[in-house]
Amino acid sequence: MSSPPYNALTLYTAGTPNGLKPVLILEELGLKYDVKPINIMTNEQKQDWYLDINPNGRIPALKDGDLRVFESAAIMLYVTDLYDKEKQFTYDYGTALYYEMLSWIMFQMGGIGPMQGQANHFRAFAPVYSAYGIKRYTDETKRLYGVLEIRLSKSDWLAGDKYTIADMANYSWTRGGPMLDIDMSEFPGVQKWLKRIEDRPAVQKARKIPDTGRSEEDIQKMIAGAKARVDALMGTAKDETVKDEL
Ligand SMILES: N[C@@H](CCC(=O)N[C@@H](CS)C(=O)NCC(=O)O)C(=O)O
Repeated sequence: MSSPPYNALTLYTAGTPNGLKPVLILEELGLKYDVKPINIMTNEQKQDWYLDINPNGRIPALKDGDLRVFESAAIMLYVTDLYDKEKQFTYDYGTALYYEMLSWIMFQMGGIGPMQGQANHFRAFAPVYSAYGIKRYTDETKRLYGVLEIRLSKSDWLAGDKYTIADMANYSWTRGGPMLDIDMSEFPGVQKWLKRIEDRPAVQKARKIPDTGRSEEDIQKMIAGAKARVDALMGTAKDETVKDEL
């Protein structure tokens, strides 16, 4: 069997922070790829055919011919390793900057992603109102934004002096800070970096993939509705507030 790349890319994704990450690099490189939207509302990602591609039953996943890659950062690394020959959005493997980039990617995968994901869950999707859960995960998300701020108050980009997949990975999540009512003006370096990234044509295109037919306004309304549903549980039997621990 020949070695990759196979130039036969299919991305399985949805309109979520992790779902956006691979789209950002695929679009920057102008690669040809098919998109298979996965409906996570109906648990399509738990179906047997999909578990063959991603045994973790989550989006995103990538196929290149018969080869599969799962976990969003693994997909970004696969795409840059195999398709970014000029190293436009990565660094040469084995160099100091490569490991600096990898560190910021892991920071997102092990920190911002899981913590902000839990904060979003407690704030907008939980079947109970848990002030403890909201506070714990929102505070940790803010602490992590503070770590980004230390770097971005002194530098335009996370790793070295160019836009890399480390910026893309962290951007996908931090752009959603306002959903947690995080005051982004507390992080001015992060705010400027978000704007720098948002202005890129490839980013604007990527944000419309997969095409859900929903405008930004519709998405904001949906989030506001979800938060109102959780708020309405406050003070009811589904309120798990543990006031002493706050
Ligand atoms: N560590 C995984 C996380 C993937 C993940 O949590 N994806 C979410 C959407 S952002 C998902 O598939 N949720 C549906 C589910 O949990 O079944 C990655 O980075 O790819």
